[in-house]
Amino acid sequence: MLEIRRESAEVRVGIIGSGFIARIHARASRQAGARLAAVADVDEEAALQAGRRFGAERAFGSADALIESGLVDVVHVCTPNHLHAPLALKAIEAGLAVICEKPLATDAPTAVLMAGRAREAGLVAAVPFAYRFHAMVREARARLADLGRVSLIQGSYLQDWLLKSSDDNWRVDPEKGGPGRTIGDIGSHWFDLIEFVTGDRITKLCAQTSVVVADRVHSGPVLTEDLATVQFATASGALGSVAVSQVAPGRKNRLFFEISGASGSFAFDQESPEQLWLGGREGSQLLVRDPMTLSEAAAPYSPLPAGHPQGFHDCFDAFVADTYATISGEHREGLPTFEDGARAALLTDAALRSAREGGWVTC
Ligand code: SOE
Repeated sequence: MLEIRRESAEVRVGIIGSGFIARIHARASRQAGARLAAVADVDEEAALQAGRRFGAERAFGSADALIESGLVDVVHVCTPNHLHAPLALKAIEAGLAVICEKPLATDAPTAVLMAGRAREAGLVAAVPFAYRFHAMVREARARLADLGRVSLIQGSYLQDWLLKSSDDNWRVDPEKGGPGRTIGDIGSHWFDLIEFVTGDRITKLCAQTSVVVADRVHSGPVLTEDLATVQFATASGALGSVAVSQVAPGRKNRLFFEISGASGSFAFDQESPEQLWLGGREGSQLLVRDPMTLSEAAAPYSPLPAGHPQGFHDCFDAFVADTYATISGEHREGLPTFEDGARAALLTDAALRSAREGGWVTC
């Protein structure tokens, strides 16, 4: 018999929350070889059940108890939005690394404060902008120079899970979700991805929002936007626009972007993540994910051979693995940190302000 020695100490993980996204985090942490030390939920029974389902060692009926337990090195905050800031700040205060769901906070100043606290404490603090970890997104980023000067960035992020008045969720409640919804919940992913791929920054924007389902059966009158359109300009002089909606029939989780430059275009659709469209005046092609031919930057995010479709789990797993590697002192290119979470919160606030007051807002 041969003994398998681990090269580095196991990261001990604590997950706060027991819903869908907590399950994704738990799976990714086990996949990364971490020890799932504890799960917490305000509802003790939910914590216990989630602990069993996730394969955790312990369950806590309080997030504070988990943070103060001394049993974890990193805390994953997977709660409704209003709890992100207090719990992440508490974890930082306790000297723990943090992965906090987006939006980092329900307002930008708090998100900026959180990024500052993590920086001052010298702790790894990451935000799951997981779509950065699709291999073909990395490929687009690596090939950006092929486009020449970028002139136009456009796209959409469309879902339909809140289409009916009987559809409801804590995100609709401003007390839990924050003053905005669709822009912070999914628009934040789109903004992050665009700035990540282009390395450019949105400098001003003009937004409109709309509440389409005015009343929801369970929660009553709706105050947060079901959809938004945003026009913007970037530091390099590109123009852009995006539509985000949670009431677009038939669209489930379609994050799409297209970037056009002087010598080519790229298009990427999160629901077909194995492909990147390369547009050209003389001819266009569909580049299919294949670790044998991908750039060095994309290959690490392509663990499966070509033709064996990767998806959401793979990019989430890669995000969590890169966060833990960073905690262990390694460098991982493109890890979305609290600085990126604060940046997305600033853009979200700017869009909400523009929609409220009318006109362009600098950001
Ligand atoms: C719901 O809109 C949701 O689960 C978002 O909260 C996630 O961030 C997004 O990745 C998928 O849709």
